Amino acid sequence: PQPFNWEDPLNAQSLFTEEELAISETAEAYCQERMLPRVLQAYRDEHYDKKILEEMGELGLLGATIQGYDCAGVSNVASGLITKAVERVDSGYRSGMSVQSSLVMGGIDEFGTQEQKEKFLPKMAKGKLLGAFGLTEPNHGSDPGSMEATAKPHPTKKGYLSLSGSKTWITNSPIADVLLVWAKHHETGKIRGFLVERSECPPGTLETPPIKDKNGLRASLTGMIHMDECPVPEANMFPGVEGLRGPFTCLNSARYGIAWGITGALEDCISRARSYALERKQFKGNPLAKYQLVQKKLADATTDAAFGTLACVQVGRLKDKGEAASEMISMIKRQNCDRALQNARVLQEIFGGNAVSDEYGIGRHVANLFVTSVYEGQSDIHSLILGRAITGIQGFY
Ligand code: TGC
Ligand code: FAD
Repeated sequence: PQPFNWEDPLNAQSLFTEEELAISETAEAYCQERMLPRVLQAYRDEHYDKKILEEMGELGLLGATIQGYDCAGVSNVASGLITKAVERVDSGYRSGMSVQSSLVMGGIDEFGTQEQKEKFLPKMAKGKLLGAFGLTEPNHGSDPGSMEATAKPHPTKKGYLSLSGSKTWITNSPIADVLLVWAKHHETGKIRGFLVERSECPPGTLETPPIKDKNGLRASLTGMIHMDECPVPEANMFPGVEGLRGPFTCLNSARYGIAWGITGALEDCISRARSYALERKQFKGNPLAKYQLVQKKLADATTDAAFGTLACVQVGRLKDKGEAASEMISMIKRQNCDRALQNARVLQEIFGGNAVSDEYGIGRHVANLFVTSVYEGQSDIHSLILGRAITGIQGFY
């Protein structure tokens, strides 16, 4: 029999192609060598270095599953491995990338006109244009179908729509160049997608104030979007898609990415807790790792990380074949986020008082993982999506 490898207990590596392994190695090397040294200070300062997206763009890591437009066109499993490498360092860095790659580039690729694709995708792939995705509003989070933002004919500019309303908790919004905003069209009352270009908005029509002093995800920028009769050319509206299918199609890819990503964050928690448990001695000079209660914590977390990874590979392969139901994505997003948060909280106990110092990194992951279980559909919302699919009865209202 093969020896057991605690870092890859179920030998997920054996399921990857050579190309996927090479992409994973490139991403892991970049993240460990270039991102990791910056994260502690970035987290303390609540700072997001936008150069990170440019560096990722140079390596072909942005919008990686998109074919053409200077994107790499890799498999969904390869893209999952990139996400995992980034989130092994920090969920906030993965967040910045998810919004750019899955939510905005993915939306343009899926629903944009040829002109929109040619205008935005190559620059976004290089990290030269930054994206944000505005769905959540102050009064409508889990229930975005009730949004209040509207798109009406512009009172003075011909060929333009006028967007009004507010979005909140929007990743990247304070620095984004292009904001994919979802709003209800005046004629139909149906939700439509609009590409709002910051450089084209007259003063006072678009404001994107940051949301400061967050408890988690501090290495990612979050803000609001306020639009006051913001003029947007009709040509910047997505044609052909209306209703929640638009934003939720983008969310399918981003939720899939989160399910992968958090396995990276959990593996980093395991690795840190294991090292600490082997070094720290209590009672008769024994390392903490000798104690059965500590071993159980490591066994539980390692099992969940390994199972979570295999589930992601399966859904990724189905996604490549166009056979992944959105409920499968809800299932892995909910399960992996909940298990990662629960395990990270338990592993944090191994550090005793040192868990409170940010130098040990574990508290940062715990705070971040809470956020991952909330955004892109809080876990209970995914329970309801699954419950509806299982029973045929919707339990939302
Ligand atoms: P419902 O009746 O279920 O569906 C309305 C229409 O949408 C379609 N649809 C989907 N299409 C594609 N993929 C999916 N996953 C879809 N889910 C639904 C559906 O077929 C229907 O289409 P049509 O053509 O018949 O109109 O809608 P509902 O209003 O009952 O929805 C309920 C619920 C709970 C499923 C939904 O609202 C939900 O998922 N809420 C969670 C909200 C959420 O996920 N927000 C995310 C905001 S973005 C974000 O958090 C980014 S964080 C990024 C980062 O930093 O990483
Ligand atoms: P609410 O909808 O008010 O829900 C509060 C609680 O009530 C949750 O636990 C929920 O599960 C529960 N609940 C609600 N309805 C029901 C029900 N019917 N049955 C049972 N329980 C229910 N949004 C974007 O559009 N773009 C972004 O880039 C983005 N980035 C984010 C970054 C951060 C750091 C954070 C924290 C959020 C971000 N979000 C973003 C918003 C995120 O998607 C929402 O916070 C999330 O969807 C939950 O909405 P809410 O906060 O309004 O909570």
